[in-house]
Amino acid sequence: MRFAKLSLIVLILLAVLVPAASAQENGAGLTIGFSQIGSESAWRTAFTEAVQAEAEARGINLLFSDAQQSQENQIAAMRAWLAQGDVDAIVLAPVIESGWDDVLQEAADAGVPVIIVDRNVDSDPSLYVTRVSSDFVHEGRLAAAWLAAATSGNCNIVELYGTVGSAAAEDRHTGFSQVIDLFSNMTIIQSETGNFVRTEGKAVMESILSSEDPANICAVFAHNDDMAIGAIEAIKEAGLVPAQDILVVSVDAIPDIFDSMDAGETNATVELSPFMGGPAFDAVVATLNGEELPKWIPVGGGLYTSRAAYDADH
Ligand code: GZL
Repeated sequence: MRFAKLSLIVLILLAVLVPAASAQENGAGLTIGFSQIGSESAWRTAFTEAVQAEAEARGINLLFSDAQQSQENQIAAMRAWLAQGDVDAIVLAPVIESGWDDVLQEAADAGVPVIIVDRNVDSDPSLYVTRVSSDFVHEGRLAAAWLAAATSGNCNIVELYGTVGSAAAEDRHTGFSQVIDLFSNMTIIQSETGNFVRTEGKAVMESILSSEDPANICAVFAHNDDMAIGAIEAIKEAGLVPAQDILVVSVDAIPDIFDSMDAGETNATVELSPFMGGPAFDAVVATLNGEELPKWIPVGGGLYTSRAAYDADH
């Protein structure tokens, strides 16, 4: 009888003292709210699908919200999860940098950790655990460095801007400008937002081709591949040869841009990995386990001028 009681006490102590490591290791059993910007580009869709697949593989209950590029919708989704009290953590892909202080403070007050993914927020870093993202400034620098080499530092550039106020657009512009400013004959002659959307990229390029002498345009720098593909359509419809009459460089490395590359219609793309779900969920588990994390967890990517080079790296 005494042995039975002792065994029961040991079992209870083990259950209390030894955490269910497997459940905590990969996040299995957690409920995580994922506030996604929308589905404005092929990369965004790939990012969503990668996060959802990662959650399913880990046994994480993912509450998904597509904000259709509205910050108001993102904040509303986060507040609903906090009000219901049914999320262990929130993963936020912020559409623009500003306007997050209040909802991030509300999450902190509720003891719900927030992981920022992809774009950035300008809130105090104490209001979120960490940010998983690429380095947008570096992406802009890579694109400009390639263009400077391809044109020997002589190029009038059309810039297709992403969503104004988003870290991705602002920082890519910053990095791109830092490099072209090193060359007195490299100039951005027109810059207009296409909001990361393919159809808007085409419309902006059509407008610029009708207002600017095409012979005066050396290259297009598009903040994402979708706008570049739209611009390529406009360039062809204007009777010009993309990647030759007008060079094209962009960011994301989506499958469609390599189809354009295979067709000789674009020159270069900078990779942006959509696989940020894993590092984000690892950060959730780590913070729930009381671990300290750096405020930035980088995901990398290089510049590619051929599918073969990209495939060799993946
Ligand atoms: C950048 C990301 C951008 C992509 C676009 O990390 O936020 O948003 O480059 C997407 O394709 O719309």
